[in-house]
Amino acid sequence: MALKFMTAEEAAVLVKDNDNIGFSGFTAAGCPKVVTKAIADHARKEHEEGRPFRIGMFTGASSGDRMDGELARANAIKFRTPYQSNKDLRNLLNSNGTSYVDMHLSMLPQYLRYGYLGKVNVAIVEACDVTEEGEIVPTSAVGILPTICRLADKIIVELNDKHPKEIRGLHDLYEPADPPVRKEVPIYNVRDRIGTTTIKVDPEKIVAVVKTSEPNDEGGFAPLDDVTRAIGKNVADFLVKEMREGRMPKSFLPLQSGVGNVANAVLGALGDNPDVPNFEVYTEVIQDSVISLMKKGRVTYASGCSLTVSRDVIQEIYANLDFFKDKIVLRPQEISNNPEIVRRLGLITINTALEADIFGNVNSTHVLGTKMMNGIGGSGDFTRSAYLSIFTTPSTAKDGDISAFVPMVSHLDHSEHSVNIIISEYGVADLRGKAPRERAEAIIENCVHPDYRPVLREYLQLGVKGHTPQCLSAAFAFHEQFAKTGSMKNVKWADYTR
Ligand code: 0RQ
Repeated sequence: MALKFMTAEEAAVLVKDNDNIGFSGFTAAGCPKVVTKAIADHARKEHEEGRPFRIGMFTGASSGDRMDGELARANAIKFRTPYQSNKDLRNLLNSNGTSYVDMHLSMLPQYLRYGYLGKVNVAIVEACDVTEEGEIVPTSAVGILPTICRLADKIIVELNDKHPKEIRGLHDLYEPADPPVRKEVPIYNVRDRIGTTTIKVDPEKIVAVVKTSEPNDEGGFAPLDDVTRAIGKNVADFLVKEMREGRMPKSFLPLQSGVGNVANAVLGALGDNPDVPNFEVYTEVIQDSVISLMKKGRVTYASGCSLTVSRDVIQEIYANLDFFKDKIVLRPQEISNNPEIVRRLGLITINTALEADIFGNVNSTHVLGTKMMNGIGGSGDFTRSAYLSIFTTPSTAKDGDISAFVPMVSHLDHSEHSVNIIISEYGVADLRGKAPRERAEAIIENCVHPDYRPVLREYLQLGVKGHTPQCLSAAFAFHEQFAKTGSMKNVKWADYTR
């Protein structure tokens, strides 16, 4: 059946008000770019003419500005899940301009199959190749592509020639069967391949193919500073000690690390440490640092859901496919982030906290308890099943006016039960096998900024004499002080009654 080539504008009008759309990609990698912009323009036009136009959005994770940014600015989003990191969308959802459901990334495909989130009317997917027989080859990320292509009534393909057809073979696409007939996901090693390299759909469902040549958005990392460098070094030194003391195999274990500057610094420090053996990565986002360590032979294999790399690096990978193709696999997020595999492979997981409390509970999502930052992303998928679950954070934010360590987290994403280790630029708090009071002492003495140590020590004395020495009337004193004065400093416990 002949492919229906058309412009982005022609494809955009195939999307109707109130449709639920599934998008390919994960971070800015692999997301559609031109049809999304055209849908936003179409929405603006409809709004000008007094007609409603808003869509529901299912994505892999965050996306590019040409997707989340454009659609948020056009006020065209009625519902969004599972993760975002776009400034305009963040503002929209924090002002209740759209409904946002923050969820574990690995669970979205099965929630769609179970019917928990409504119908997928249209799938819009970026591909480097599509055939008349209905074969689709994804680009630099997978996300939820296999599931939405199967579930959607209509598929719009953005055929992007910035990604060469020769990357066919990079992907390993697999969807588990649903309960009660689900079996194990048969990945026993980071490198195992269990699925297909392309997705096959009914060609009748492909209602449009839009050619484009748009590169992924540029990510870009802030240069390392003293704080991120110190956190990276603390993580690397800690893992070497774990190996030396026999709590980790001498061959090391596969690593998952979150996205962002700290994650990049940690990987850099591990690569530079001669006591860390060459290692494999089983993660969701493959960043620049993984590729640079791969070139040095330090990372021997990377399994992920996306190549979230800078434009130069993606071109380098594509120009040297002979070198990279047998060292990288891109999987759907249901598999890259699958807790069953995380537990089986014994991953070391490294994710970032916005704030943590002195008892080891972590808030990764809500600034001061109310404003959504990004979302939980894959951090829960990995943390809850990890061999060793590490959280990193700078000890303070906003020039020292916010302490990352507080008496009680203002929002809970990862409870004390799934947090093994907390690391700041000051040091490492090892929470394994420690009771609440002992955890608090480890965090205060090793991770908290010196300015906040005395007041948190005093807080421990203030607490009720229970198992966990919280003082409920004072548990949010740091947050209240910030709201009143713009700084968490100078909390006086005498102002709080028991
Ligand atoms: O704000 O940019 O205005 O200065 O939060 O903080 O220190 O730059 O750290 O960029 O690594 O982000 C948790 C948000 C950290 C991220 C989070 C302010 C701070 C700054 C960012 P400014 P940093 P990062 C992989 C796995 C959850 C999902 C996850 C995240 C801004 O890592 O979204 O792990 N993680 N997914 O000033 C108020 C505090 C603060 C604070 C920092 N306590 N209170 N503001 N900030 N601490 C991703 C995927 O799944 C795809």
